[in-house]
Amino acid sequence: MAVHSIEQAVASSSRAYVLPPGFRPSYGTAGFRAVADLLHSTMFRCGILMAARALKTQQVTGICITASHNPAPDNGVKLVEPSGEMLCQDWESYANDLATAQTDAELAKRVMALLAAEGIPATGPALVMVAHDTRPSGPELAAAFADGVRCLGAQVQMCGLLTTPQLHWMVMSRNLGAPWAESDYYSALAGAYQRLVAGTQPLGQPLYMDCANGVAAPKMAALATALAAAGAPLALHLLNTGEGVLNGGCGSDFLQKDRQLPSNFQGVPPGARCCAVDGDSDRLMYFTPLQEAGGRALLFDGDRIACLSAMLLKDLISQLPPAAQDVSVGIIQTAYANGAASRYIRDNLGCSVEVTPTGVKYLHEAAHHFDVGVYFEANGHGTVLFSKTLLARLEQLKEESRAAFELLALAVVINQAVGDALSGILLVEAALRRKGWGLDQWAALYTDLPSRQLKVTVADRAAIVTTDAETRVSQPAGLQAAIDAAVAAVPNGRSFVRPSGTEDVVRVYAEAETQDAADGLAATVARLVHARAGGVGPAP
Ligand code: 16G
Ligand code: MG
Repeated sequence: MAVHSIEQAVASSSRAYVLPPGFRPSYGTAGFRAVADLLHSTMFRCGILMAARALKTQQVTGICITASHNPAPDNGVKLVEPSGEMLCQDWESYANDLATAQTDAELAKRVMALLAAEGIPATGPALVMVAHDTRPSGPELAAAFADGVRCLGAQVQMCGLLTTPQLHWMVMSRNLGAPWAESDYYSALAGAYQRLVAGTQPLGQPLYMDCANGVAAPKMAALATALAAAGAPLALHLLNTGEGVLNGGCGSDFLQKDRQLPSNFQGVPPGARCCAVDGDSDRLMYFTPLQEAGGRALLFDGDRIACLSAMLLKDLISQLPPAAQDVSVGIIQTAYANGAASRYIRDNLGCSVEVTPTGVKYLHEAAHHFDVGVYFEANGHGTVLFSKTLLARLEQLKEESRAAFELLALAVVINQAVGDALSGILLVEAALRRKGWGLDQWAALYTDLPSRQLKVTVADRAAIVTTDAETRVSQPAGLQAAIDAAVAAVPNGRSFVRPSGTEDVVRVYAEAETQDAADGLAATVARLVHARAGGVGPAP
């Protein structure tokens, strides 16, 4: 398309997608998110952006339209690089530039500036894949996105309903020249799972899965069919499959925040193996109903999934031929990792630990520093990344070494593009099955230190600036010294604060030897934030 016709196409198509007055979208930790009614212009503009990214890289890009664990009336975007990873951070500023242009003409100018700055040819084949979660606003927003893609003369493939990680996997596979259809996803994961659990006994009890009333329900059902066809059936009870409200009283976020059983789990027997995912199925939490009254749950969070994964990896690596055992395994965590988990990894697993700021993109990047990078946020986002060099070495060994063959299967079971709850379930199930473990043995690895999270509303959360992977505050001056003093007064205490990337609040985390001490420390630190960082409303 000629340059002037692109400018015209953008300016004229943009008339149908007016930026709502006063709406100032900002690319947060994982993309744009807001009430769905506000997002049509943002979607259209993201369509232009991802078409430009496809033209620039000469590869397929993608978008998943989802607001993840947010309430059902919200929506948002997760933008997918050709590698299947999240949009590269260099391009986030373009995303903001386009999303915030005030007029059609200004948008067209900013698009032309982007194309010029990146040396993007005005013509060329380009394809963008689009999927959405179960939110009612998804199809309409997908159409707005598609209109944006077409402004640059690129093609759109509407993939309909998918989990976020499925779309990431499909983009990655397609660019690698591998089978990439949704059905290929199921057969690849199921076949690899079968190879991992061959010769081991089924766990004996069914897995109860909370699908958060979202996209995971139909997709897990399809995966279960593929598992049965591959000869490795998984006994499953799917709950919260869409009869209730998306993420309403259920899902991994609800479970982690409240440690209460999700809706419809009241009849599930104490001790049963249960798991929960979020609205777009990129977060996973295992749990079990506790015996005591009150509907409480014992959680097996991202830290514990990381430990189990690292154990499985270490076991397999130790079975490789001696000359091939030199494999670096790193575990990537955030400051939210429970202190007991970090200590367990250091003292018992002998893996390196790296701490990054919150947000999948930071952990994912750090995971590339190792032959195998295991990254999980405590909230259940994560995966295990294998380096290309290691995969090539394993390929050469797979005929002579069963462990190499199984490590390769593990690399297929675990989504290599992005954290994936469905593939995470297969990882956990395979790890437990291979050890012959129930939840009791998994729980016995370590005991979590009691912790508490609080939110504080301040006039401007950007007033809080952090360093050292969000473990320390550099601004406002004096706040860190006050937090240090509060922490020093609590045995085994730890606390940090950070501005949220998804909500207009400052988050406070504290842990200590007892729940009372953790609660007290969190409350003290919340008051310090309120007093020194412009707290709004009554002090906590
Ligand atoms: C987003 C991030 C997640 C992070 C969370 C923190 C992705 C795909 N998701 O959900 O990794 O833990 O934000 O939220 O990156 P917060 O900044 O509000 O605490
Ligand atoms: Mg999610």
